Amino acid sequence: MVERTAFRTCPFCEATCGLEITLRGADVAKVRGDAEDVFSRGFLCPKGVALKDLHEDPDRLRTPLVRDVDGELRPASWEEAFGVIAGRLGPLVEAHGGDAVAVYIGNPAVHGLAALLYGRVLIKSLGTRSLFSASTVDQRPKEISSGLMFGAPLSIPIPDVDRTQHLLMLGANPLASNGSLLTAPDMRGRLKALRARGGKLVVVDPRRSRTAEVADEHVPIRPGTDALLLFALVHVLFAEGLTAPGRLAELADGIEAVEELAQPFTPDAVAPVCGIEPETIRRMARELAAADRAAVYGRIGTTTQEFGTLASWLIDVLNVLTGNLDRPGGAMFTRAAAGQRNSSGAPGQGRGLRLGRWHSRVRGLPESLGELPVAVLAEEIEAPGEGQIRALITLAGNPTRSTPNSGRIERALDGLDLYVAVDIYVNETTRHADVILPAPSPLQRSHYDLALYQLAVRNVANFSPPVLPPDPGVPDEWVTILRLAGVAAGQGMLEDVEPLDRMVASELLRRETGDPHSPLHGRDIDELLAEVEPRRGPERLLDLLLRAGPYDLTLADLEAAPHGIDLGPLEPRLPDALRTPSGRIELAPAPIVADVARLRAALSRPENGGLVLVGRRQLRSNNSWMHNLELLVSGPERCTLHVHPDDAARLGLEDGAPARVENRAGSLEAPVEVTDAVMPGVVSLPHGWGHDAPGSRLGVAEAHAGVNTNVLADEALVDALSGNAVLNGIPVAVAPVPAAVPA
Ligand SMILES: Nc1nc2c(c(=O)[nH]1)N[C@H]1C(S)=C(S)[C@@H](COP(=O)(O)OP(=O)(O)OC[C@H]3O[C@@H](n4cnc5c(=O)[nH]c(N)nc54)[C@H](O)[C@@H]3O)O[C@H]1N2
Ligand SMILES: Nc1nc2c(c(=O)[nH]1)N[C@H]1C(S)=C(S)[C@@H](COP(=O)(O)OP(=O)(O)OC[C@H]3O[C@@H](n4cnc5c(=O)[nH]c(N)nc54)[C@H](O)[C@@H]3O)O[C@H]1N2
Ligand code: SF4
Ligand SMILES: [Mo]
Repeated sequence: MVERTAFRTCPFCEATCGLEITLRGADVAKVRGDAEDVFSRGFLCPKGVALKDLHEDPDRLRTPLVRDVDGELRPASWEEAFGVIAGRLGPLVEAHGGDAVAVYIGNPAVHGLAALLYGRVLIKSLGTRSLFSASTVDQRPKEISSGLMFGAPLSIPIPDVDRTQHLLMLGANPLASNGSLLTAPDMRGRLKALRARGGKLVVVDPRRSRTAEVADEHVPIRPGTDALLLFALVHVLFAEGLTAPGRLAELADGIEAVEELAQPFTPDAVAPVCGIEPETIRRMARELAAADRAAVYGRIGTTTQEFGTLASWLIDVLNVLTGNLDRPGGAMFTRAAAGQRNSSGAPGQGRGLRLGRWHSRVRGLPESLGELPVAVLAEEIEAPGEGQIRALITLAGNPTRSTPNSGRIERALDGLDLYVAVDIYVNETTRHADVILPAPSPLQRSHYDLALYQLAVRNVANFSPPVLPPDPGVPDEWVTILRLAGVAAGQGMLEDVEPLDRMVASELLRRETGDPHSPLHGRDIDELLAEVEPRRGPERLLDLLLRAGPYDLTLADLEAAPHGIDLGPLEPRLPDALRTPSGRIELAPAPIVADVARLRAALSRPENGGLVLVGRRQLRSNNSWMHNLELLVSGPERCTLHVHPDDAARLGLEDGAPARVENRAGSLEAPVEVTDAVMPGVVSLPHGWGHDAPGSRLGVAEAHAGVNTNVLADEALVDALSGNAVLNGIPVAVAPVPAAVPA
């Protein structure tokens, strides 16, 4: 059979590696790294290779499932599936209002065009404020600090890894995660190059992670205390006259306020809480200040914790005070080819970020970016009364494994009147659904990383057309989302989504043609639509977004460049990239300043001798959903509890033997792995496991079930400002499981 080669960006993590896919007819023969990809240059990880396995996975859904009268999920036609939804959703909204329908959008939604471009249409049709996403178990604190400081939530400074001479990294392990809020394929190679040119890598992490192992210095820290450490670094910069903001002083408001706020956070005051010597903290500050070009970068370990927003803010305060923000080798703003908020509209000024425009009904947690924290989802389903959530739509989400107190979420799901999942598996969450609508294989969809290219370490753009044609009768994911929107709007199942899709495209163009700063300003909408004929769906929208973007590109340009287009290294973008109402960098935004008192209180917290739990990512996992691929789960069991030898000895825990881990939220049993990679007082479990739930259809994953760490994450513990769940630094008790007494 004839072989052909196709090129496609890997959709699984944030690194956006180029893949070279060899096909024989409709069969995938091989997946390799695309050596000519302008960004990844052949790099890939085992998950990229597993694209073939995902494509072929017999458990991956190819047809809708509908729950029948016996309570079984059985195959159904698309008409039937949408019929069931239409028959139940309409009356429900009629009786209880739009807010009774919640939407939860999961992580894979960010790695595809369908939900990014059409999710909003669905939400608008539902007219619901009950919107949740994986972002509030992830990066919401960083989005809030960036939104307040720079005016847009995705205006996140990216460490210029390829040119920096000093990288201070906190709570990130890119050698396992391949980078996050830092799109940079081959971080191992990039960090190696940093050290080879005489630069220094410092990793702050309670664990000696794979990244800490290759660093010049590993600074173990007590979980949840990064904001204290960072404030102490700020304190030292001021106390020793080491601040050097340079031209940023002209652009920023609030430098004096920050100095004032940092007063109590002396190295001596934070040291016992962080578990780091005061002299180490002083040296870290001095080295950061002395470096030619330095960047401070934090990830999951700094956001999914009690002081996530403060830590996220302080990271960029340090980037400003050292003069490293917005300069090569520092922390810079990417200039994406399409869809970037901080390069549309008037340069240098904008509406900024508003928080808490509404609050959750039961606990009163604030809205941010139009969403409520997912930590309140269970209680909002359970608590009766006006505004109670009675129906749920999940778009590429697995909240019963990924969100806090997932035991409670599981129970809550059974109380829903209607649950519709757009998903590719019957897994721990979707097994509760009344209807599951599958998305096609990634190989049957086009791809462009609209979100991730806004966070990349170089300016790049790469579009992949579908590698294989769709299966007959199976709609693309964007069509399914638009049809759901049609049903929500009471129009029944749309046979033809084009009128609605055209409306979406026209809406986009109305904004662009009306914006005096857009390259499309003043153009005729119909004429522009005609120019992108015969494109439809995400490809039409992407083509329009590229035309409205800063590089004068069209989709045809990207189609002509299957290995991507390199748009160059990051360049200084301030003050133009700012979208704050003041047109300045807000170094001391009011909501953040108000939260500092909470951190001050943590200074005098009594030393807690108990154990705390943190997570860890593993190269061959992707949150909760790639464990059904043999290639990624083979080998020794990975879902183990890491325990320091001192703690193991003290608690009587043995390597390989099971331990019970428990706290207020729940309890589980996991095999112990004794290792000095974790610091004393800290235990670690990876998340995304626990695949033995009855009713899920994951043949391979069930045989490598592991345990679900999020039964231990307490939904009551959130970062106050963002409502983001605390998933790291969770107090737990650990004890050996007594051996069963033989009968
Ligand atoms: N304890 C702990 N918990 C964590 C974390 C942690 O570090 N520790 N990390 C958090 C983070 S950062 C995140 S992002 C969240 C993730 O939270 P979620 O997004 O809720 O969980 P995922 O495991 O990514 O599940 C993705 C779902 O999408 C489905 N899916 C995969 N591909 C597609 C597709 O193309 N289309 C559709 N429609 N569905 C698809 C999968 O089958 C699965 O059901 O987890 C969070 N939870
Ligand atoms: N292989 C793989 N890659 C992935 C994913 C995956 O599941 N598997 N998930 C993707 C997603 S959704 C995301 S958001 C990214 C996340 O990307 P990263 O943030 O790089 O992911 P982690 O490997 O979880 O790294 C977090 C580190 O924080 C440490 N940590 C825990 N608590 C604290 C603390 O209080 N302070 C400090 N300083 N450190 C702490 C942990 O020990 C861990 O080493 O990865 C993405 N890439
Ligand atoms: S590093 Fe990420 S993008 Fe690259 S091959 Fe692996 S999963 Fe795919
Ligand atoms: Mo994430």
